Amino acid sequence: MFSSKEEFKKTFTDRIESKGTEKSLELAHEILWEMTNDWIQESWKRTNQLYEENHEKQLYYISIEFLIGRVLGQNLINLNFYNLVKEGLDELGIELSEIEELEIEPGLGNGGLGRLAACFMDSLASLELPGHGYGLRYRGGLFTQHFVNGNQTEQPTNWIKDKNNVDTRREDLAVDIPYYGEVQLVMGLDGMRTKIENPEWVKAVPYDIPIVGANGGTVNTLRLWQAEVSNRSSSVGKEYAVYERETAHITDRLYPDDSLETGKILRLKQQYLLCSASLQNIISNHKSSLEKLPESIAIQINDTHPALAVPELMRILIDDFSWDWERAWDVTTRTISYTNHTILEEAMEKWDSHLIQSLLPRIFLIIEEIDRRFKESLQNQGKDDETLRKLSIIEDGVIKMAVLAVVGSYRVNGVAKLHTEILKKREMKELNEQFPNKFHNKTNGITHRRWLIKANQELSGLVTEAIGSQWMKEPERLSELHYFSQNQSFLQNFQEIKSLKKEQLIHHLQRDQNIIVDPSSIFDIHIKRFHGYKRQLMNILHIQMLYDRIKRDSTYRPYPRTFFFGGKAAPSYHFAKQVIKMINTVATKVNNDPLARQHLHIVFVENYNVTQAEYLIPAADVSEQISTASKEASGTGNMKFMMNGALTIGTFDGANVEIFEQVGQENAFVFGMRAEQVMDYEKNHSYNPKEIIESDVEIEKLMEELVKGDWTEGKANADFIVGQLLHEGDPYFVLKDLQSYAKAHEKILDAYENPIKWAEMGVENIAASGIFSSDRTIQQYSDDVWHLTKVPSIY
Ligand code: B1N
Repeated sequence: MFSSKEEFKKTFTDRIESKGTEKSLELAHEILWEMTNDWIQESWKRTNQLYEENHEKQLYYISIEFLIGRVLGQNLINLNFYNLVKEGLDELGIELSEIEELEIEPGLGNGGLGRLAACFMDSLASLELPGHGYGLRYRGGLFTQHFVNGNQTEQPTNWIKDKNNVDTRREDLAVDIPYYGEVQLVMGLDGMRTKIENPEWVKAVPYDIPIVGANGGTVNTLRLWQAEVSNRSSSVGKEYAVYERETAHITDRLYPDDSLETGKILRLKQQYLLCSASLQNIISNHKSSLEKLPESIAIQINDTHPALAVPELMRILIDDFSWDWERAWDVTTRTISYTNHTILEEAMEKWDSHLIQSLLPRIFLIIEEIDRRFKESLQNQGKDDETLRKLSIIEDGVIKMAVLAVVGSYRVNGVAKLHTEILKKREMKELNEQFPNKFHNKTNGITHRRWLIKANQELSGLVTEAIGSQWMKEPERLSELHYFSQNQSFLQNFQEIKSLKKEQLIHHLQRDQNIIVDPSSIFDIHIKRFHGYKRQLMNILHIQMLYDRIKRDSTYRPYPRTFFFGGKAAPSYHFAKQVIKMINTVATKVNNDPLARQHLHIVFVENYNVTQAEYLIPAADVSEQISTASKEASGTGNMKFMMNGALTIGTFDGANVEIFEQVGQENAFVFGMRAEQVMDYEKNHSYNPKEIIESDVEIEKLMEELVKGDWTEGKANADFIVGQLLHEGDPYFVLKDLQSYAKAHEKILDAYENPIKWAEMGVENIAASGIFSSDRTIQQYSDDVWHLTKVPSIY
């Protein structure tokens, strides 16, 4: 690699010259991209060779989403080349950040679940563990969001370019996937075998993305499948043009639903393509020692979206390798493990039996047989009908994917302590009793290499100045910062960096959206997917309350705050879209009011994505983590903010609970109902929002204004929001928590009056954030579930 800046500059300029085309930023981007990839290719080859020679256990992480974000800058960081390249380019009059801006991020995920998968890939490679990803290569990632009249509009995004893509096509590894057809029993040499007659074949072609670990030594593989026509399908039962179109459709786009289920056949096609292609690929590399599969590989399924991996592995072992059921079941259930990411009813995957039976007839038979045998064993244990019903995989013509995933795997985990407890004690109580040692917790994490080292190089530099650079390898050493929370010059530097990150965000927003923001205001940031339970509605109602107070009370003149919102709504999620519309309407009113605007400013960042998050999070003073307790399985944005020294205003939900435990409640703003309370209200149907309205004049007045249409444009929007809060019974307890939320905000204002104290609290947050590095999470998965061995890179 490059030993000096001069060497880099020379190679870079030589390559530019050799292109013989006009110099431009695009050309600089192309050259830097190629150079970086040349470096990576070598490590990638070496890593693969090591894995082949050492025969170490391999992990395969199967996920329907991988939200990797921009790649170039992160790879340069992990290769330890970022600064050298930046300085070299500087001297050539080129801004590295401008080159980075040319990259379109692949939006192959919706939110937390997809981003988690990406953080895990980074940590696996950085810990020198042999772990790879399998996903889908959607031609269109998540839609681009624009606002028209305050409403969300969705445009398709195209991240794939003509050349210099992040991924490499591996035609040689393509496999065929059968859909439809009829299951036939045929006589083979070794007895009866099952065969699918006349299926519709689809070719799955993999595209590989290198995952560069810290220091560039280990480079693992993220393999994404693309659906194409197969030449085995010469006689499909439909017109060829129709077959062609339907096939291309399969990986045409990511489903834009986060924590919502669609139940559509196309989604099922995607899921099976992912599982079948990945398993065929895995098995082809391990066929010589299939008996030892559980010792030589581990398969982790990211939520139930890849749960068809269970019957698919059974199918391969039974149909392709002639194993008997018991042997196949033993190996399958010692190879696969499952992570649950939600308890929301609307996100639980339940497939109509007929849909699976017609699209995947062989898989359906296997699921039926798994269910039959499982029920039989339960009956033998004398289980009552109610337990039997809850534990059945197929019930009333629907296949419950979560039950299939639990039964078919050797370990099942939730993603934060509270979430795992709720799974064990409530949501999956019967399953937990049936399999007492299967359930365990693995609290999520985030990679500090993207969310601190890359997104906040200035803060990262300051931390290193204070405690040395070892924290980058061992992020829990961030705790050493604790001793600097009383160091005045450190605190001052921290404040200056916060201001700088605010300026950088302002500059970015000005260029992107022509928004002007006051850098001296408190940056209060609420960024995540729009969902009822995430309560963006509570945030905006609180801002309306503040507006009313300013108007009503001439002595109430609070310190200026900018409330940032960012996030997309699933196109079919009416509630979420109505809230977006309302926020934009309130923003127009508040931002244009000569008095209110001196104290309140609302900014809705369009098209929130990973790149925007990298600008927003380092600039935050306040992190909004205000979900209805029990609903947010973990959250990971909460950890990113903390690591950048923002203070959390949050409920006792998901990983917030552990954040408060680490940093101490005195360094956060905790409010609202507890999970137990929420779940009891839900169970007894005993919450009545009208009681809140009647007993609280401020909320009553706010509701009156809403009814009158003071805060919404058009009656429909007002009717809908009021309908949710009043007639639909306020399902996310927005009104119930509103005043305690408002009080927590008052505490924020009080605390902000003492800037040094505020900075001290911020530093305590950074110091306590190390445990939320995904390096810790991955190490725990490896110790408790996967049992991987480090394969040190020899470089
Ligand atoms: O997974 C994240 C958690 O931090 C979040 O709390 C959780 O909400 C999120 C269906 C999902 N759960 N379920 C989904 C995504 C897409 C989809 O089509 C469900 N996402 C989560 C990481 O653990």
